Amino acid sequence: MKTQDLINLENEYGAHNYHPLDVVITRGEGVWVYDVEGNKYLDCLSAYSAVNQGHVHPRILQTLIEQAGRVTLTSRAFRNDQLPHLYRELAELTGYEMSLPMNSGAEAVETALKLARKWAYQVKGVPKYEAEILVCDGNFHGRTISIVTFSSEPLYKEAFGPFTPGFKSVPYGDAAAMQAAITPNTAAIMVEPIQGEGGVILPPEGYLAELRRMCDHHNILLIFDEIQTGLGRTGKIFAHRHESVRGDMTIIGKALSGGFYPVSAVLADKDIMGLFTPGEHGSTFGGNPLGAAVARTALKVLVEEGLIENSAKLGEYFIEQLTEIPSPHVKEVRGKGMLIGVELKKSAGGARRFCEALKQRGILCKETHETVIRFAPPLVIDRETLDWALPHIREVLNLP
Ligand code: IF1
Repeated sequence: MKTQDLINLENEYGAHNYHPLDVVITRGEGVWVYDVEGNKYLDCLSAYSAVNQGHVHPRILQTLIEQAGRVTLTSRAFRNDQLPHLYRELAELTGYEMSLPMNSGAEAVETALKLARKWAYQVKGVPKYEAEILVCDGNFHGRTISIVTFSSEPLYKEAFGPFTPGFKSVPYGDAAAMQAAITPNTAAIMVEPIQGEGGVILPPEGYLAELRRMCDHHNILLIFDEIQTGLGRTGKIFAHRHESVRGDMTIIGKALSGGFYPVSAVLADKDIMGLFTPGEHGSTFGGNPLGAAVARTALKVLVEEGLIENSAKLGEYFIEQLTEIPSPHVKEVRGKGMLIGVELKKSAGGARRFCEALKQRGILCKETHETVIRFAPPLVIDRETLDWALPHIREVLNLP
């Protein structure tokens, strides 16, 4: 079937909860994807940073095939021989003593919120059901009812109440506003070290360290949502490492499987993770041997192929080159590592038409917040490919 037939089929039988670019991908390899017409594109979204390792990475594929032929799902009623290895390898890589595996990012966020509430009651001594969790305006943490409760985007939230109590949102990057929102019942502060969906928003330097000091002073847990920013995307294993701070919990997902399979996890030390007791939390698929095996290889690929260093080095180059492009439309280029946002002026008429034009030239991007073009290619990209893309980007940023 050709592009238009597949689009018609999708429109007829699928829920219309997305407005994708009209490109129908049938194959991927590394930084490249191919549509059903045989056109080749540079993927500059990486499935929202889930394919940091590149499409269909051969080593991860091999693990998937081997493990799928052995055993895929045991449930956590029994044990499997992959999960213990993943636990230890995650601990060695991240410095957190323990982890709890889930599937989607939103599930891992829910897990961290539940754990923070339990910690508040059991350890901090917050009166029952009075725990509060502070988050930031412009956040994106997922789509469950509790998570959209504290979304500041009406589209994600408004139709879906009643909402979950116990959350408060304050302006992002504003340490004083966070400080003012703290009460004796504050259990946790949850933030993205860089807001992805918010438009690649970098907080002021020192903000995360300031939050850390605040949390230490008031006995509050600091939770970093690194689902999008983690695992090398910003040039470090975690974006919060740019400020040399540590979260009490870090949430990862997306690239934890290199895009093969949904795998997410909450990372924490024993004093916190140890609070969960049998039966309090779980998931049919969470921690399954197929996901665990895939995640183990996905992490090895990140480290052994130097993808985190490549992200730092080529990300800096990419940002530098994008910044130098003369354009009447660009307001600002910002980012860290390979998480880059090009914010357009109001007069540019929105980012979507630029994404369409880039698609025509073989580059796939997704606008965020109407005025930002996000560039986040797989971390296996090389300089030659960036040098191929840059003149196309330059041309598009100079369209009338
Ligand atoms: C969609 C955005 C990106 C995330 C952070 C948790 C989750 C996400 C920081 C939830 C997920 C996704 C989901 C996808 C679009 C996408 C997105 F534009 F909406 F914001 F990446 F930028 N925390 N982000 O970024 O993880 O449950 O989806 O596994 O919902 O359409 P999930």
